[in-house]
Amino acid sequence: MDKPTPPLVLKSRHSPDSQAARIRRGAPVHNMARLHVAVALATAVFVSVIISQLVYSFGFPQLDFWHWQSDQDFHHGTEQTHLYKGKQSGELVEDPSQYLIGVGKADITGPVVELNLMGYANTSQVGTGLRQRLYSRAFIVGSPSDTTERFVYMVLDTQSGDTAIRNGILEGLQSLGSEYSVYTQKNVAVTGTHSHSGPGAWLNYLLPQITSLGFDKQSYQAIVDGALLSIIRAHEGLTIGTVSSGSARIADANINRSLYAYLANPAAERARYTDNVDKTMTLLKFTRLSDGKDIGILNWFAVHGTSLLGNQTVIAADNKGVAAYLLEKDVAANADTLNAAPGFVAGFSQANVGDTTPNVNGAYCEDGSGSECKLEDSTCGGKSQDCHGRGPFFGLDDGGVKSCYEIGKRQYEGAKSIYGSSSFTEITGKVRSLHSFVDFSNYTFTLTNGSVVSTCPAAMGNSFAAGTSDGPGAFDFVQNDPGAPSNPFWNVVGSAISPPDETQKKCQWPKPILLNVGQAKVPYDWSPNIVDIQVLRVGQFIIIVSPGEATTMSGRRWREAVHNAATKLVAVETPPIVVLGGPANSYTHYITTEEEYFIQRYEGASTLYGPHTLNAYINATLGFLPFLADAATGTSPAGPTPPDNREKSISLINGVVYDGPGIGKSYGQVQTDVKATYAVGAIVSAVFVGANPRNNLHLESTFAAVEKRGDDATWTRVKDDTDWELLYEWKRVDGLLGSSDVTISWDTGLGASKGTYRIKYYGDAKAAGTGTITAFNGTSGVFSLV
Ligand SMILES: *[C@@H]1O[C@H](CO)[C@@H](O)[C@H](O)[C@H]1NC(C)=O
Ligand SMILES: *[C@@H]1O[C@H](CO)[C@@H](O)[C@H](O)[C@H]1NC(C)=O
Ligand SMILES: *[C@@H]1O[C@H](CO)[C@@H](O)[C@H](O)[C@H]1NC(C)=O
Ligand SMILES: *[C@@H]1O[C@H](CO)[C@@H](O)[C@H](O)[C@H]1NC(C)=O
Ligand SMILES: *[C@@H]1O[C@H](CO)[C@@H](O)[C@H](O)[C@H]1NC(C)=O
Ligand SMILES: *[C@@H]1O[C@H](CO)[C@@H](O)[C@H](O)[C@H]1NC(C)=O
Ligand SMILES: CC(=O)N[C@H]1CO[C@H](CO)[C@@H](O)[C@@H]1O
Repeated sequence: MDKPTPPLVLKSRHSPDSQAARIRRGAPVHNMARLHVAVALATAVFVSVIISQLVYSFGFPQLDFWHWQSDQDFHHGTEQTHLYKGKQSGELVEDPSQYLIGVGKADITGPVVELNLMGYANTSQVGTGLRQRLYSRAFIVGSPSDTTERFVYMVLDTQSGDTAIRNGILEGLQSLGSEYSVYTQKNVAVTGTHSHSGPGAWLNYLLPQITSLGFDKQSYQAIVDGALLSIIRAHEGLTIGTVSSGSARIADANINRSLYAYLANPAAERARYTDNVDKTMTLLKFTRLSDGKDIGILNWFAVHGTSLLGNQTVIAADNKGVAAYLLEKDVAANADTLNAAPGFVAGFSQANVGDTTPNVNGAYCEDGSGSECKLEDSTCGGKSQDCHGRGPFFGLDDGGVKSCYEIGKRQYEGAKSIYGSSSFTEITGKVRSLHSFVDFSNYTFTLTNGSVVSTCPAAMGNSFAAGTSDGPGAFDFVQNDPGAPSNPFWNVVGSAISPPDETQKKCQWPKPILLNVGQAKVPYDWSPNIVDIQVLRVGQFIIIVSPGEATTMSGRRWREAVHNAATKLVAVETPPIVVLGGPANSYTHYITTEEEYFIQRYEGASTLYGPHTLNAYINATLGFLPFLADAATGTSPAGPTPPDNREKSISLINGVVYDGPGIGKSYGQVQTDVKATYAVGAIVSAVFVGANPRNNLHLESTFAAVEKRGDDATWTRVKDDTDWELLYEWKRVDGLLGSSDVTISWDTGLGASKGTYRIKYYGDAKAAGTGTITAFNGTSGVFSLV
C-alpha cells in the first residue's frame, strides 16, 4: 500500500518569502534572520501605533456607553464617529472600550476526492469534487496595554474543533517564536461551523475515524496550516479599535429536529421562550480607530450544517460557508457605503446546534406515504432510514445544494441587517480567558439542589446508530430505542470494544449502551473522557466555548448560569451578554438536558457522560469563572492532558499511486467543449483530461476558473473555487492507466452578466515510477453568455 502523499503545498502562489509560503512549507521557524528583522520592524510600527492611539485618545469625549444595551433604539451610529474625531484634552487613562483587534482568513481545503466526508458517518460518502473552498477565520481581541490579555476565536469550516487540530495549531504558534508566545492553550479557541460536507480523517479519537478509514495527514495538515495562517494574518493586522454587539431574530433558518425530547423539558421553562430553537443571531462588530472602518464581524447562530445531504459527495462549507461568502462578497463590493475596510472577514460561528436543523420544511417519510415522521422517534413504518428532513428547495434532487444556498442566504441577510442597523451595544472592560482540561469519566460535583452526582466514562446509546432526520443511520436502529439492538453488526461491534460493567450501566442509565467508547482504549482511545472547559471574555461579552453540540435548552441553561454568575464579574452598568460557540477544541458529541437524556433520541444517546453531562459542564464552567474577573490573578488549573493520537492513528487511506492522461491524450485537453452560446441562467460545462487533485491541494489558489474577455481582448478571472456557482468534479476513468476526467460547470443563474468567457482548469499529475508531480492547465473554447 502506498503511503499517503505528503501535502504538496510548495506550489503556493505566494512569493517564496511570504508568511504564507513559509507556513505552507511547514517550516515556520526557518528563514529566521529575515523574519527577525520583519518582526522588529513590525513591533516598532506597532508600538508607535499604540502610543499614537493612546495620545490621540486623551480626553476622549464621555459617551454614554452604559445605556446602549437597555436602549436598543439609541442611534449611536453617528455618535460613534466621535470616537476618532474627539477633541484632545483630559487625563491619561486607558479607554476601557478600546481593544487590540485583528481578523484573518486562510484556505483549509484538504483532499476533495477519494476521502470520506466528515459528519454523516457514511463510509460510502466519499469526495468527488469541490463546490466551495473551506476557510479558517481568526478573530483576535486583546488589551492594548497588556499583551498577555488576548484571545483568538477561530471559526473553521469543519465539522468541529478537535484535539489533534488544536494541538497542531498550538505547536505551530510556538514554533513562530516569541511574538506568538502570547497565544496558548488558555486563549486559543478552535471552533468548527459543523459543516457535514468537508473532508474527514483529521480527528484525534478512533470513533470518528472509523468511517473515514483512519487518519489522513494531508487532510489534517491542510486544516492546521490554514488555521495557523489565518492567525498570522489576524496578528499581523492587529490595530486599535472598538468592539460592539448587536442581535436580530432570524425566523426561517432553523427548526427543532428533536421536538419530542425538547418537550420533555419542564413546561414552565419552555414557556419562557417563544421558540423551540434559538432564533437569535448575536453579532460582534470590529471597528478600527484609525479611520473608523469595520474590519470584520463575528456572529453566533444555531443551525446544523446539514443542508447538503448525506448522499451528495462534493466538498463545501454548507450553509455557514455560503453565509460568510455572501457577506464578504457583498462587503467587498460595497466597502465605501458600508464603511468597511479591505480584507473584511465575516465569521459565522455555530452555537447551541444540538437539536436544530436547516431542513425547515419538516421531516417526512420517503416510503411513498408522504406522511410526517413519527414524533417520538423520527421513524417511518418503524425504520429511521426513510425519514428525511426537507430544506426549502427539497424535491429538486440536487443533494440539497439549492436549499443550502438559501439557508446560507437567510443567515447572511440576518447578519447584514444587524451590521446595517444602528443599535449596537458598545463592549467595554477587560479581556480575559480561561481553559482547563477536566476528566469527565467520573466528575463528582454537587447539583444546585444539593445532591452529589457523577459523570461516567463516555458511552453511546443505541439511538446513536439510528442517526437523525438530517442523516438517518444506515443500520437497523431507531431513535428513542429503549431495548437491545436487533442489528447483528452493531451487536458485534458494540460488545467487541469493551462491554460495560454494572457500574457503567447504572451510571449511564437509562441509556442502553451500544458503544462503550470511554472505556475502549485499544488500539487507542475511542472517544474523549477529558473535556475542554474554556470561556473567553471581552468586557461584558462572554463566550462559552463548548466542546459538544449543546441542544437548544442545554445552551439556554448553560448561558443563563454563566450570565447570572458573570454579573459579579462585570460592571453593573454593562450587563453580561453571553453566547455559546462550538463544537470546539475537541469533539465530545452532544450535550442534552437531563430531561432530554431520559428520552434517548439521537442527541441523548450521543450525550457521552451520562444524565448529568450538562450540569457537569455548567458546574466546571462556573467553578473556573472567577478567573475571568478584572482582578483575577493566576489561571485556572491546566488539568489532565488528553491523549494525543496523531502519531498512533491507523490509516487505511491510500495515497495517489500515479496519473496517466489516457492513450493518445494530454493533460488539460478538452474532451467535451462548451457550446458557442448560452443564455444567462444556463449551466455551462466543459470536460478536461484530468489528474488526481490530491497531488496538489491548490491552497489559497484554484482548480477551476472562469475568465471574461475584456474590450482589449485580455482575459480576467471572474470566478474561482471560492464561488458557489462554479463546480469542480473529478472522476477516475481507468485505474490501471491512471486516467481521470474533470468536469467544470458554471451555474450562470446566480447573477452572471452577459459577455464572452472561457473556462480554465488547473491540475497536477503524478508520473508513474518517478512520482514527480507536474502542473498543467486546460482552457475551454470561448463562449458567449447572452
Ligand atoms: C451514503 O453515501 C452514499 C454515496 O454518496 C449514498 O448513495 C447513500 O445514500 C448514503 N447513505 C445515506 C444513509 O445517506
Ligand atoms: C438524496 O437524499 C434525498 C433525501 O433523502 C432524496 O430525496 C433524494 O432522492 C436522494 N438523491 C439521490 C440521488 O439518491
Ligand atoms: C467516582 O469518584 C467518587 C468521588 O471521588 C468516588 O467515590 C467513586 O467511587 C468514583 N466512582 C468510580 C466508578 O470510580
Ligand atoms: C460544583 O460542585 C462543587 C463540588 O461538589 C461544589 O462545591 C460547587 O458548589 C458546585 N458549583 C456550583 C456553581 O454549583
Ligand atoms: C436533585 O436533582 C436530581 C436530578 O434532577 C435528582 O435526581 C435528585 O433526586 C434531586 N435531589 C434532591 C435532594 O431533590
Ligand atoms: C498553462 O499551461 C501553459 C502551457 O503549458 C503554460 O505556458 C502556462 O504557464 C500555464 N499557465 C499557468 C497559469 O500555469
Ligand atoms: C422534526 C420536528 O418535529 N420539527 C418540529 C420543530 O418545531 C417546529 C416548529 O414548532 C415544527 O414545525 C417541526 O415539525
